[in-house]
Amino acid sequence: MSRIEIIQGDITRQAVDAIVNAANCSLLGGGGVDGAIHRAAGPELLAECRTLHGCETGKAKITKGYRLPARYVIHTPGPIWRGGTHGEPELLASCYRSCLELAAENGCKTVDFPSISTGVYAFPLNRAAPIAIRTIGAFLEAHPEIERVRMVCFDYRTKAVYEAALGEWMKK
Ligand code: AR6
Repeated sequence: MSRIEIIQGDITRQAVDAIVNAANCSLLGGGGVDGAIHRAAGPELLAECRTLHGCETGKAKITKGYRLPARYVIHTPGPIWRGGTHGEPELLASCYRSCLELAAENGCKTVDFPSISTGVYAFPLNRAAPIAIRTIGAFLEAHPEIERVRMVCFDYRTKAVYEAALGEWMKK
């Protein structure tokens, strides 16, 4: 599936239709990629987020991108890893799916994701990556209007794990 790409980089620098924010349920900012996105987008992003009244884990909400090169930000709270028996895999898949549904509804053709839940939320990377790739791949098969989805990985190790997951998925 050539419409999925893995790159290493800073998601706040990407000039795409939508970038995804690995947020928390308050949608009022935090550390990690969430903090970086809010810093780069400027205070108008937080002002819009305040009007959204939070978001459930596994769901997503969309805002404008403000000072970012991306047109939209799609905010999704990923699951906090609690051993894997509390619905974490299903919730993580739901994050990717919900974001892509919102992207499609808003006419986005290019979407960039960070590695949701694998930072502070401690979802094991080697379990998260196949879920992400499988969910994105299935969505793209049903939605030809989305031209390209990238995983924007902050570090080399994360990129390598997503590349391996994409390789496995393409064999099927
Ligand atoms: N571009 C791309 N990826 C990044 C960037 C960046 N600029 N900065 C960090 N990452 P995390 P989570 C990677 O912890 O696990 C926040 O406080 C990072 O290396 O940001 O979903 C929220 O408010 C890692 O691979 O998100 C929540 O409270 C990935 O992004 C909580 O953290 C996700 O790490 C969410 O935790």
